[in-house]
Amino acid sequence: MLAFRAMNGDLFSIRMRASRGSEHISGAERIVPGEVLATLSAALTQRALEHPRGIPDDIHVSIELLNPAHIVHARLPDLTTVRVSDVTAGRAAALAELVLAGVNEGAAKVTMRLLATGANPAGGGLRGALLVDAATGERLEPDPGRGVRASRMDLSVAAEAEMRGMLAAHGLDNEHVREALVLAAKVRLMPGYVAELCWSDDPDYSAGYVCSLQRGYVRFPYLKPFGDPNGGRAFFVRRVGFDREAAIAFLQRIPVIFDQIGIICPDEEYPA
Ligand code: WAQ
Ligand code: MG
Repeated sequence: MLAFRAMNGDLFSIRMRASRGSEHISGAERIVPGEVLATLSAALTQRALEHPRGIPDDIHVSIELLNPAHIVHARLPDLTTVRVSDVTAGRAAALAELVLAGVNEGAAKVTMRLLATGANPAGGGLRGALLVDAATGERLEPDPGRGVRASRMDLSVAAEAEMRGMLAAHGLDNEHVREALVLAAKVRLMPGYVAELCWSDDPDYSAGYVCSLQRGYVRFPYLKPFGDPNGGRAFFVRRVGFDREAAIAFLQRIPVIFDQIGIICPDEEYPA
């Protein structure tokens, strides 16, 4: 493997998305060297077939060679867990965190309600994220049935090992946390970024987070009840000077590799 990499340092973006009818089931985004593409395609296909949201009828795996000159290197945000006792406290804490990050309270509330009830005009959730004006709550996605997707991001091999060790020491080394931290880290570099709100659409995963420039990745163990299939993401942006096409192009196209990890801050309590 090392010999192959020494001869050929090419990196590829590999993306998976799975759906049933118009319903999103699962997705994944990785950047990897050529020699793992075959194994990873199989693993991502298997993952789509075993997803707790059900069996897909459509699975796409796409692979694309990246231009090394275009790859951006960056650091992961720090991570904090805010302990909350239930979903009501979790949502109140997430709302306060969004307001602290500069999102208008009304805009944050409207968006939380959309994630809780299904933001897709056709019913259910989106495969991408809402793009939301942080001041007004107005939705800015070109296709509100799809949302905007962030892709082409991953950890370096060394940073992945370091991050997993650090997360494991806090009981947090699971696929949801690992992938969400990397996704939030890329979104945080988007031009116009104010904050992100997320909770899973997987019925068996209740945690979510608010990420911002100031505070980094702040997670809440309960943002939705167990068994609830609704969830999603919202990327809040500052509208003044905002270039939507440039922001979306950044999210989808610019490859970002995180080769430095952040720290895990002491847990906080809400209410304090
Ligand atoms: N770009 C934009 N939106 C996405 C992407 C992406 N690459 N991937 C997922 N989404 C949206 C989409 O609407 C999904 O339905 C929704 O997010 C949820 O995705 O304990 O597991 O993969 O710290 O189910 C967060 C908390 C877990 C982790 C999030 O999200 C923790 C999670 P999921
Ligand atoms: Mg999911």
